[in-house]
Amino acid sequence: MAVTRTFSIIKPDATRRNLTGAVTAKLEEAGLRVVASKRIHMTKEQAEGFYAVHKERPFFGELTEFMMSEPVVVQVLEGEDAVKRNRDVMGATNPAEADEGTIRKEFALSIGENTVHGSDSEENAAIEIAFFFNDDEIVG
Ligand code: RTP
Ligand code: MG
Repeated sequence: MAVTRTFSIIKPDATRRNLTGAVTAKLEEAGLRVVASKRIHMTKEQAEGFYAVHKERPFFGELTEFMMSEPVVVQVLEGEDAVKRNRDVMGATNPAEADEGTIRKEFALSIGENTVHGSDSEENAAIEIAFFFNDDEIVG
């Protein structure tokens, strides 16, 4: 299996509860390497631009408000089949449906405050990485 990259966000519900390290530990235990990481406070432009695919969804306003409510940690993760590996350790979007051992099962508060974002395809991973990182910020 090829080593690939994915994009992750540790969301405000996690940074607020001081879970940056605990979430990152779960990612690392799952075989993902953090090759770029920064803590940012998203602007409205960043939140609305990043989630533009969801702009017609009823939860768009709530989602973007949440993502700019407090700091987040954006990361580039590297590993074998990174997109799927990350989605597997994240667990289902709704924590009530997430499997045991997943990040959302352990930490998420609700479907909105669900602790992490992870790219859903390699194509979107490349777009999302480029949205937040320059090439020279990624050290593989
Ligand atoms: P993510 O993009 O954050 O990794 O999560 P996902 O693929 O599992 O979920 P997606 O369908 O892409 O939705 C993006 C985020 O929107 C919030 N959401 N809220 N209130 C709701 O019904 C609702 N549905 C989705 C979640 O925070 C989800 O992660
Ligand atoms: Mg998604």
